[in-house]
Amino acid sequence: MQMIYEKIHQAQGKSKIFCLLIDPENHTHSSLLRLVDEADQAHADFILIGGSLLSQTLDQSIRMIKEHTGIPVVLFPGSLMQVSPHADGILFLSLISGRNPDLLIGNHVLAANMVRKSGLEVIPTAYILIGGEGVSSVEYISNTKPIPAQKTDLITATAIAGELLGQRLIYLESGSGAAQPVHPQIIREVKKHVALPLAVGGGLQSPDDVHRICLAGADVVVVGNALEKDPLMIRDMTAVTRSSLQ
Ligand code: 1GP
Repeated sequence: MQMIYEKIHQAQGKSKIFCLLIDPENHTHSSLLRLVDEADQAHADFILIGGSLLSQTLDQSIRMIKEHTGIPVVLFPGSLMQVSPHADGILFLSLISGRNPDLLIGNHVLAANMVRKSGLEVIPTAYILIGGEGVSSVEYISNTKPIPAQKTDLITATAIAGELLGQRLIYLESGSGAAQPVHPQIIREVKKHVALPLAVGGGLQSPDDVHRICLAGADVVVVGNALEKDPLMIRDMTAVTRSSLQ
């Protein structure tokens, strides 16, 4: 059953999908519960779970999340070690902005049997890292260069290539905690050329930031850091996604 992708696909052009990103490494039991409760009350669409570093508590965190909310949990793996059968789905990421073969096919082969047996819903995702100030964790850990933000033509061509390769979701990433989110002009340009649903994340700090990227054409919004600092803000952010149409 393709419940997760179906929801994203059907929302396209009608409403926006809001995802809370949780890195289990950044939480105590009680801070995780608080965030999940807020997400539940704000009716977030999905909880993404993942991070740059491995967490001993991944399985346990997912189980706890699922005990407290019916929101589907989707793995957003920072590495192939972050696969858990307790989640509902997985963004099967190909880092197509980079040229690291492990992140284009190597890790996928290593994880293939495990992912297939897990029963997770797999969402093939073209993951595109866009440069900004400084070096993001994704850039450092993945050992790949981001596409410079001013090279809109290269970003767009990369997204088109992802679509032609059969990916199901395009994810424009400016890096967790980025000083600037993906520029709306980049989102508009990619949307003009690609029919796939478009996820945008990295550096979204406020409901206004979310509003801007929704107006530009983002279909799926991913927020992590800002909600770790201020869980209550999820209410205003989800309200913005509900009121923003393309
Ligand atoms: C990072 O896109 C996500 O992979 C979310 O970034 O933590 O900056 O919201 P933030």
